[in-house]
Amino acid sequence: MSNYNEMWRSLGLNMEAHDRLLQALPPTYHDVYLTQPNRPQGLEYFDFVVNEIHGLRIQELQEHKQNGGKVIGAFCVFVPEEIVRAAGGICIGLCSGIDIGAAEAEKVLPRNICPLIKSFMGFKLAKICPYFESCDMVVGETTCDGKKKAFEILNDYVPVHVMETPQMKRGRDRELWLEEVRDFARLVEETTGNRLTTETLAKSIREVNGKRRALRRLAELRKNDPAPISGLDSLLIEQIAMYDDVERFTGKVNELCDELDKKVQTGEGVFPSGTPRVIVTGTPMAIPNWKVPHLIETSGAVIVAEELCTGLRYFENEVAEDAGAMDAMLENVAARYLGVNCAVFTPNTGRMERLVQLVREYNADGVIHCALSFCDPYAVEANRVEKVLKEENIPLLKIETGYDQEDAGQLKTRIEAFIEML
Ligand code: BJ8
Repeated sequence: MSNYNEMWRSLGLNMEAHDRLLQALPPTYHDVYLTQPNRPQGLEYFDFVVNEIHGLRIQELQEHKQNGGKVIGAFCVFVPEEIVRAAGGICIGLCSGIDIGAAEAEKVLPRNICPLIKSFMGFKLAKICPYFESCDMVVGETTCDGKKKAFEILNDYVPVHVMETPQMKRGRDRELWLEEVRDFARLVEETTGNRLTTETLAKSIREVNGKRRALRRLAELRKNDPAPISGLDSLLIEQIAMYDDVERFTGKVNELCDELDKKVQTGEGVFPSGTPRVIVTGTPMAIPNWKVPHLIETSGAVIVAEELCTGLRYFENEVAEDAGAMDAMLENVAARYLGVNCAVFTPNTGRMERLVQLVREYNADGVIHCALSFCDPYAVEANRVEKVLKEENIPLLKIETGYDQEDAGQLKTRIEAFIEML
């Protein structure tokens, strides 16, 4: 990717630190992804996207900006992508799954904080993320305390608009959230210089729903035994969904699903039929955090679904397409997002109910709850998950881990023992 040096320099990246990041990715990707057996051919596109993660897509963002377009970065699946798109902007996910900027981040954050927060702060402070440096505006939210307070600090380095996400889902919370969505729509109009119209918003809602539908189609195919695609590859696609071009991505996921349809018909899978089936649930796994899924799928199980924000929570609910007026459309957008079962809500019973349903729908043998270290909402909610799954006699393994590899051996032993008893 050396021919992009000029572009990276013009974005103000710290070239030395950025080189270190680029050197870390390919060997990991090779070992985790390219060594998997029976990978479908349609994954070539997604391999290409990872290969070009700081190249071609960044070039596209720069071209978009040169043509007067804006890029808006987000840290949470609560930020309504369809509004950004309707105003001619591009919305990209900025969460990161690698601890390369940790030393910089620790200058402004405590050491013992969620690695996801440390990672995005480190990326900004160390100037190693071309996505961050391409953003005209970044959007935070008041989900967990760590993120909420980190955005105050991040605002010293880049202007951050914070959306107030409620902590409950009552009528008054829905009203608050709708107001936040309306404010966001106004801000996006100001930033992009484009007014939202009912036509542009309706089109954008349809397109983003199209992306969600393609991802749902992929998820449905994973209900088959043998599973036609690995959990690792599915996670990769779900991670890429956060920053790739919406239409191209949707087309490529559908093409892959056509191929998988055929594999299902002929009974071909990536693991033998009867392989123990696992659902992972917990905190998001931002690219390139593949640690636990890799350990699971090299320990004799296949992951059949991710009850994660880099998974089903991102695409299982659609925005209703029935509204004709702008206000009603924004209401539909707001309502869709409050359907996300994030652990910052209290109570969050919808997540437990959904998990039990998923175990039945996907014929799963067990659940692995994976929380990032120092993430209170998910680590504490693991207790509620455990209680409900116990009542339903569903085996559960609880893991807390960060982005480093130090505990990989110990985790593998626990995961193997869990899979053994399924
Ligand atoms: S909707 S899960 S993307 S907030 S892991 S930073 S909660 S301490 S990421 Fe999330 Fe939106 Fe919820 Fe989804 Fe805090 Fe926990 Fe870290 Fe987290």
